[in-house]
Formats: sequence, structure tokens, C-alpha cells
Amino acid sequence: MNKTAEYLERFLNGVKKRNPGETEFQQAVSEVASTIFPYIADKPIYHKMQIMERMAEPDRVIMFRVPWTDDKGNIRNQRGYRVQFNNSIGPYKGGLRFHPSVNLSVLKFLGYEQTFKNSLTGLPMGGAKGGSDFNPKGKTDNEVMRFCQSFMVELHRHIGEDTDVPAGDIGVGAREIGYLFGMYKRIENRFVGVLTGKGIEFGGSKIRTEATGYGAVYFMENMLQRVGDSIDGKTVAISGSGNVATYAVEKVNHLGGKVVTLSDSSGFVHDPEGIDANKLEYVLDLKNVRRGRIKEYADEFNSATFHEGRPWIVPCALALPCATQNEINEEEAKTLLKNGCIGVSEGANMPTELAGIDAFQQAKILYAPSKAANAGGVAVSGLEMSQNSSRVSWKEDDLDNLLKETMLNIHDSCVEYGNEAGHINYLAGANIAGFVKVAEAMLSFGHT
Ligand code: NDP
Ligand code: 2IT
Repeated sequence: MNKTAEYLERFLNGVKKRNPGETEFQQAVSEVASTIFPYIADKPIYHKMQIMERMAEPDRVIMFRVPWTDDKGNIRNQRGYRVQFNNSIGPYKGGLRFHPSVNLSVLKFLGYEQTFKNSLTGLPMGGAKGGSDFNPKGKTDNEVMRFCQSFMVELHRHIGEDTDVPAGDIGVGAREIGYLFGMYKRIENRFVGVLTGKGIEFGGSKIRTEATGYGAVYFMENMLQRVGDSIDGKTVAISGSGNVATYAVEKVNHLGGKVVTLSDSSGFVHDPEGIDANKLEYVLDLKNVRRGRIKEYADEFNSATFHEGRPWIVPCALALPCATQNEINEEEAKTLLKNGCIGVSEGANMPTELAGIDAFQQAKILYAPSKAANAGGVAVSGLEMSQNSSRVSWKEDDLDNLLKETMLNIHDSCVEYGNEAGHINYLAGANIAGFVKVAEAMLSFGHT
């Protein structure tokens, strides 16, 4: 075994030992470390200063009880979290996830990834993630409101516009951010940009709702254009039917592609005729207003069929996983390749299992890892913070142009750091480009 492989193995064994049972967190660290250790092989200062070891330890983890009362008057208990991972290059920044699968491992993987992603945006933001095992599905607006208020009663003392600025993620959208911001303002008696993804009326930024989905599609278009191709005319499979997935559909349509799938946790719909603007309107109403299941799409439109499982068996040229982590396994990755998939842009965080990533990498397709592909959301969150602190509101076109520019800059950073004799290893490029800034800042601070 060479020295680099030996160091990597020792490091990963240490991470496993210190974080027993946290499989998602171990997976995220392993994916990053496999590309960083070769990069720092000839840079002893990073080893001496234990940069990778320190980056794999959150600055702090806050865990708290969230009691709330349901509509029947029952007292319910949830667990709340904020993982403040790394604030070397700016205040902690990252979303809140409300989903029954939320646990420390999931939030640590997300906070770790967020640190690299935020660095890639070029904006001054550190990494964090939080949330709860609360399940918003089937809850009334009043129940969601009471939960959000109770969550903020504890969270408010740990966050602040220059300390830690949460936003949305799975299960946390405009409705939840409104309830959370309302409660923060009431407790603190301060109107500040302490959350992003706010409503436009109270300090939200235009384009933030669309930014993650649009950004993942811009990144795909950037990768294709580099090799003289484009989305125009291509068949696209998308998973999920939430915030990221729906705005990815909209942007693929703008760029002339045809989206043939969407999904939720019960299964996927396949619409060979494509999910056009009218059908997308239906999905937005179904998911954001009626809060129904994607199966209803197939009842509404004759061209579509509903299937259990995940959409990756449907032939497509491009795939955009936009639902959740580990939603493409090795077999599904190989099926995508066999069916002619030439590009993957990850709207979701860590949607591809490590063996699936290996399959994409070996096939040398255009594979954009999540920390690059979905960075558009947090990038526009960063712009929302700037607008809030200077009490201005920028125009939609200007913000969309800034989003496009940011995605292109991230793409070009990946090309700079991931160029392997002409083939671009976007995974290595994103990890290294994200790492360098945070690592340099940590070196400047000494062993803090
Ligand atoms: P939403 O809550 O709006 O939508 C999530 C979608 O994914 C829903 O269709 C949901 O189906 C599905 N889903 C969630 N969990 C699972 C699961 N365990 N199995 C199958 N399907 C599931 O979330 P977002 O669109 O905001 O987030 C989607 C992904 O994008 C996440 O990985 C998130 O971390 C990532 N992301 C989000 C950003 C943002 O700005 N919102 C920014 C960057 C990344 P169902 O309704 O049945 O649960
Ligand atoms: O994973 C992510 O980047 C997000 N959920 C968005 C975070 C943010 O602060 O906008």
C-alpha cells in the first residue's frame, strides 16, 4: 500500500471509530477524503495541522427537545438539532430538514457537505445543517405552526444574522420559514436576515425558490456545452417532486429538454410525452397547496403511468436526482448507463451511493456531484443575506444572472482542479476547490 492510501485508510478508520453507526456521515467523509488525500500527498502542512481530521469534527452540535401539541390536544415530543460544522470562512449557513429519517448522522453528513459547497459558491459562508424528526406529512397548518414555534423557542438563542443563518431543506419550505421567522422576530424583537428563503414581502430574495433546481440544470448545461453539446432535445429523468425537482423541470423545459419522470416516496410517474408547463402547474398545486401524492398525476394525465420504486429504469440521456440521499444504488447507476445516460447532475444531497459514483466515474460520463450541482440554492441564500444586511432588494433578472454566473464559476473551478488529462473529474474538482479555501483559512487561524 502506498503512503497516500495508508494515510487515507488510517484517517477513515479514525472517523468510523469516532462516529460509530453514523453511516451517512462516514459515507460523506469517505467520498471527500478519497479525493483530498491524493491532493495533499505532497503538502505536509495539511497533515501536520490535522486539517482533514479537524474538518471532520463539527464545531458544535446542539440537540434539544421540541414539545408541541397536536390538534387533538395530545402533547408530542420531537428532537431538534443544529449542527454548526465549520465557520472558518463565514457565519454558519445551511438548511433545516423536517423528516422522520432525520438523525445525527444525516445532519452531520449534510453539515460536512455544506461546508465544501458553501466554499465553492465563492461567498463568505460556513457550513451547518439542522432540523428535526418531525414529519410534516398529514399535519394541519396549525400543527406545523405550533411545531415551528416550539422549535424556534430553543433555536433562536443559537442563531443570528452574523452567527448562523438557517434556511429550508426537505420538509421546510416557504410555509415553515414564515412560521419560524415570525417566532424569531417575536422572541428577539429584531427584524434581521436570520433565515433565508423568506417570503418576498418580508425580506426574501427573488429567485431563491427556483435557485437550487435552476442551478442544477445550469450546471448540467455548462458541462454539456464544454463538450459541444446541450440539453436541447434530450430526454431527462428527474426524481422527487418538491422544491428542487419542480424548478429543475421548469428550467429543463426552458432549455428545450423533455422531462419524463417525477417521484415521491411512494413511487414515480412516467410521462413519455413530457412534463410541460401546464402539467408542471398541476404538480406545483398538488405538492404545495393540496399536499397530495405524485400518483395523482397519473390519474390526471392519460399519457402517464405510475410505478412503485425509483425512476432510474426509465431510459434517459440525462438524470437529475432531486429527492434525497442514497437514491441511486450501483445497480441503478449501471441501468442508467446501459440505457444511454450521458450526464448526471445531483440536485439532492449525496443521492448516489459510493458504488454508483464509481460506476459513473468509470464510464467517464458527465457526473456533477451534489456539492457543486446544487450549490445554486445556498448561493442565492448568500445573496439574500447581502440584500438583508444592506436593506435592498435586487431585481429578478439580475439575480438569475448572478446565479448563472455562480454556477459557471463553480463549473470552472471543478475544471481547474479536476482536469485529468482532458477528462474532467468533477467529483475531485469540487472537493478540492471547496477544500482549499476552508483549509487555508484554518491554517491562518492556527490550531483553533
Ligand atoms: P422537498 O421537501 O421540497 O421535496 C422532497 C422530495 O423528495 C419530495 O418529493 C419527497 O417525497 C421526496 N423524498 C424525500 N425523502 C424521500 C425518501 N426518503 N425517499 C423517497 N423520496 C423522498 O425538498 P427539497 O426539494 O428542498 O429537497 C430535495 C433534495 O435537495 C434534498 O436532498 C435536499 O437536501 C436537497 N437540496 C435542497 C435545497 C433547497 O434549496 N431546498 C438546496 C440544495 C439541496 P415525499 O413528499 O413523499 O416525502
Ligand atoms: O442543502 C442546501 O444547500 C440547502 N438546503 C440550502 C441551504 C441554504 O442555506 O440555503
